[in-house]
Amino acid sequence: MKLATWKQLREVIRRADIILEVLDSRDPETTRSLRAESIIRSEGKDFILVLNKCDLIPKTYAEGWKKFYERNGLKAIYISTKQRYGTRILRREILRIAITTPVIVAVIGFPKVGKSSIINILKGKHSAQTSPYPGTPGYTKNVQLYKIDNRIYMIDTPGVIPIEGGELEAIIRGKPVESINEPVNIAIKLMKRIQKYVPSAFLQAYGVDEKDPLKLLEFIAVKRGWFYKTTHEPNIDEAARTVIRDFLNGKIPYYVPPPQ
Ligand SMILES: Nc1nc2c(ncn2[C@@H]2O[C@H](COP(=O)(O)OP(=O)(O)OP(=O)(O)O)[C@@H](O)[C@H]2O)c(=O)[nH]1
Ligand SMILES: [Mg+2]
Repeated sequence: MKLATWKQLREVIRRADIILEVLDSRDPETTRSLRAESIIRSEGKDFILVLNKCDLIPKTYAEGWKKFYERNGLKAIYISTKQRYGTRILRREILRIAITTPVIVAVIGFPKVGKSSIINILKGKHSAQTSPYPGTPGYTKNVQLYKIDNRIYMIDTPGVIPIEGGELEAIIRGKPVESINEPVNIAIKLMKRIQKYVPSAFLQAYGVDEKDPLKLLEFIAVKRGWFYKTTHEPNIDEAARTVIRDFLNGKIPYYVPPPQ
């Protein structure tokens, strides 16, 4: 699976007038890259934090995150390409800070935060390819320029893995789910993180009131009829990959509250 390199990212930032740093609204700080922001600043460019997938979090949380970033002197807006929410505001904001038009806008961020989806929604047409999971057909492999309209051009980029995102996020978003080596370990770490913020998440996603992550994986495997061929034990590796996919596709409720 191809990711953006820092060198590539710097070149894109140089080429652009404005940068959209796309974050996952469910966990904006974990999907944020201070390193990318420092490159943007060193190149003297303006940037907007775009909290995408706001349909997956409570509205008060979205507002809270926006205010949190604004208190820290950053521009932030929340949108949902799925529900076509906030895209007019985004376009207006781009044109408001553009010094000249046509303006070139680079779209950067973690894999699977919805960079290509933003380009499609602003263009009003499915032009950039998208995909649900890291490395599945349709994920962005190359830097590419799109004409949105006469005033806005956008550069789509492959995902970049910020070192700040933490190991767990790097594994979940950095490779195809099938290639994750120890899915059970990874899924258990992920499940604990989800339970910390949304205690009822797995009840909502799978209809079972079980808190122990390993037992939950067994439950999912049994329910779907997944057993190891040799031992006939529940195939928790397969269940673990399902949990990782369901986290990525938003089936499992997860949202981190904004700082007070
Ligand atoms: N719920 C929800 N899902 C979204 C939203 N925007 C995008 N998605 C989904 O998120 C997945 C990833 O979207 P992409 O646009 O391919 O993301 P990307 O950042 O371009 O991904 P890479 O090119 O792999 O880095 C897709 O399955 C989209 O349908 C949104 O606002 N809400
Ligand atoms: Mg993409």
